[in-house]
Amino acid sequence: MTNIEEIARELDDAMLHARPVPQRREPLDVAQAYEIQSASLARRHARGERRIGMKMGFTSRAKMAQMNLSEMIWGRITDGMLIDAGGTAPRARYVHPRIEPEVAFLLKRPLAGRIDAMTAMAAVEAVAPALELIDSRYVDFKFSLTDVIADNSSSSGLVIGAWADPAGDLSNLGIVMEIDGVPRQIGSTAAILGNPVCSLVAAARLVAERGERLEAGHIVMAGGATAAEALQEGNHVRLRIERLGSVAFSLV
Ligand code: OOG
Ligand code: MG
Repeated sequence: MTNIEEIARELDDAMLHARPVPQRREPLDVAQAYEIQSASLARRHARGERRIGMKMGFTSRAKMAQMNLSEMIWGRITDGMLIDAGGTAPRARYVHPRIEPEVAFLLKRPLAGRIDAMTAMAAVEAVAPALELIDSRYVDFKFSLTDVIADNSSSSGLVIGAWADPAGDLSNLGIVMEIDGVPRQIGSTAAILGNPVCSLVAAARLVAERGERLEAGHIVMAGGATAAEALQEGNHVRLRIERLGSVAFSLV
């Protein structure tokens, strides 16, 4: 029998000590992987962290190609993962940090189940340019679909820029992500399922499959629009998204 609690503890410890663990040898199924994710989050909540939303993964071709996986996944985000915009995050906290450009939605109404894009946007209070710092708790950043789900979909840090009015077309806004002033990833919000709002639609459906809903006040990260970039200590990262503005932070 798969010991959900034991695997959750192993992954949580790997996160806490920034010490990676090997991939699982015994295969998990997707439902078990989400149960492990939930159990590892319960450990964070027991330490005082508060749930603030969810993140989508593998919502762009670039991300799927980079990690060689092709199914959408999601993870749970907490206040303990927030990094101040314009601030710093310590390199020592992570195993092998990577950064990717995303769009964040702030909800003013709950969402769950099968909804259309209009309904999804009607529940959005604001949008922001956002960076996701991902860090796999597995050796060499290598994992299967169920491994990465169990590991909270590599979720580690979030840097959210100023919230902007969600009115207007979000489907094709230019993206430039710079590291130390050099453009490293260039793209468009169109890379996220054709329009980041489609990621919010998918998020509502996927959480409902696990008996949850997206809550008012929650943040939903739409998923990386480009491949992720590995980070080194001292790197300064800046993301600009057309019309939405910019967000930056440094790894120290
Ligand atoms: C898994 C998480 C994927 C995204 O935005 O696609 C993700 C990983 O790449 O480690 O966060
Ligand atoms: Mg991401």
